[in-house]
Parts: sequence; structure tokens; C-alpha cells
Amino acid sequence: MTTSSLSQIETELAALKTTALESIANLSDLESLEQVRINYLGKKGQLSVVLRGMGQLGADDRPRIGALANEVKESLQTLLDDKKSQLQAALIQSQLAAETLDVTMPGIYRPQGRVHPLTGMIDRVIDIFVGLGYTVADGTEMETDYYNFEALNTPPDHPARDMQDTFYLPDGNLLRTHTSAVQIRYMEENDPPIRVVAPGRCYRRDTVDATHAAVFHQIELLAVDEGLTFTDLKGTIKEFLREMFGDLPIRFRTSYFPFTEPSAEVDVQWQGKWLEVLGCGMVDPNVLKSVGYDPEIYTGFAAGFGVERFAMVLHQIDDIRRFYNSDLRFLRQF
Ligand code: 2NM
Repeated sequence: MTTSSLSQIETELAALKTTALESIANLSDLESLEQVRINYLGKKGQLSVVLRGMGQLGADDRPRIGALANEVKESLQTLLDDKKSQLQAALIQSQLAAETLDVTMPGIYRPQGRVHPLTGMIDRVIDIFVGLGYTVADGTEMETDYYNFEALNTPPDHPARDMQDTFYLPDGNLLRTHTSAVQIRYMEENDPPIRVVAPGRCYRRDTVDATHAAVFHQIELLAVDEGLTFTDLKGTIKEFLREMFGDLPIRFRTSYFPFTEPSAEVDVQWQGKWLEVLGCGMVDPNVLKSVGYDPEIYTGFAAGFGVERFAMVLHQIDDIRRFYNSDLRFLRQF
């Protein structure tokens, strides 16, 4: 009984080794490798099952079977370890192959947007005035006659209405000819002191040419406080133009606007030539009255200029229509 059991266990161990080696050799992934390991070497694995038969062996036979079992176990373990490193290496190789980047491949074209030169110019001007303590305000492009003219000391029969031809709408409203209406509304809603800058699109029935567009952009600034003088206006304009154009000679010339008194136009000496860049003045007392400010207490100064003109001077653009042509060859330069 014991003898036959001995040879039986030896045969079983040998058979187990043969089939185990074969399954290990055929393994192709790490998950099945773990399954095979558990199947043969695990607590309830085939090797344990065979060794359970050892209980029936005599004490003399046990060391021999024990040694044989150890030998089987070690050779399986070694093979499993080798196979495991092989499979791991293969896995890494295949991952590397799958993730290879071809750095010579052409990239994906992503169209890049740009800031329109007029928007860029408005942003620059706003930055300067925000630095001087101003707030930005905006309003609607359609306005009433009152806000575009009347409140600005420009009654219906006023000759200044001829200075700029207006687009009137069938309902009696109009397309704003300047952004001053924004300032009027701002004054109606805020008490002095105020400092406000109003950028926006404006409309005039001008004949379109290289320097005139029916649709253009204006920026106006306005400050109202007790004791503001023409000197404050000059200082503000000088500082603004210095930040805009650099340290260039500038001059103030007497001019006329219905909403300011006195009024001035300002020129900058740019590349040897005097260029008119903006209009300004002390806000007419009638304008202050129309928004309910007491002109005996408050004074104000205001200025206005065309964004296109600034951009044309600073970027050396020869024709105002380029801003509205949407020609990418032009727009990509900014
Ligand atoms: C200009 C020139 C001078 C101006 C006046 C006002 C307001 F609303 F306060 F009366 N806003 N902007 C003004 C003054 C505009 O543009 C050439």
C-alpha cells in the first residue's frame, strides 16, 4: 500500500510538473499567469492536493517526496517568475509601440483669432483713462433727438446740426452722431464728482472716402466736479496723448462745439506734421443745467475723438475703409 502510494505520488508529481510547464510555456498574458499560479501552487492548488496524499506515506518515504515536491514547486515558481518578467516586458513594449509620437507629423491647423485693430485701440484708450480714475459707460446706438442734440445745447434750428448729417429713423429717433448721449444719461443718473469715458459706434451721413466712413467709432471723456478748470482739461489731455503717442509736441487751437465753451482742437506733431487728433472744451453751463447740475457749483471738461483716426495715425493705415473690409491679409497684421 505504502509503496504503491509512493510511486503513485511520484508519478502524479511528475505528471503535474509536465502539464504545469506546458501551461506556463503557453501563457500569453499576466491575468492567466496568476490563474495558473493559483491553480498549481495556491493553497488549494494541485500541488497541495497531491501532497495531501503524503499523510499515508511511511516516515522513511516522506523526505524523498518532500524533496521532490520542493523541486517541482521551485521549478514551477522559477518558470512563472521568468514568464512574468517576459510578459511584463512585452506589455511595456506594446504600450510604447502604441503610444509612439511621430514628431514629424504635420500639426492640426487651428485658426487663431485676433483682436480687431479698432477694438485694440479702444482697449488701449480705456486702459489709460481707467489709470486716470475714469469709469467706462455705454449706451444705445439708436437715440432720441433730445439726448443726441437738445440736451447738448443743440436746439433744432442750431447751425451746428448742419455740421454733421444725421441718419433719422422713420419713428423720429436717430442713429447717434456721437457718444455724448451716454454722458448725458450718465450725468442724469450720477451726482458729481464724475469721471466717465464712453466708447462706441456712431453714424453720420458723410460721403465715404479714404478718411470718412458712415459708421465709425468715437471715444468721449467727461469730468465734472467743483472747481475744474481749463488747466485740468489740458493736463488730462497732455497726459493721455503722452501715453498714446509718446513725448511729442502738442498744441491747443481755439475751436467751436455747441456743447463746450471755450472749445479747442488739439494737434500732435507726428513725423514732422501737425495732425489734428481731438476736440475738447469746458462743458457749456446749459448742458450741466439740462441734467440738473448747478453750473454755479460745478464745472466740467469733455473731449472726443475718432478711434479710426487714432488707429490710422498710429498704425500708418491709409484708408479708413480697410477697418470694415474684413480682409484677413489686413487684419492678420495686428
Ligand atoms: C467732443 C468735443 C468736445 C463732449 C461733450 C460732452 C458732454 F456730454 F459732456 F457734453 N461729451 N463729449 C465733447 C466735447 C465732445 O468731441 C469732439
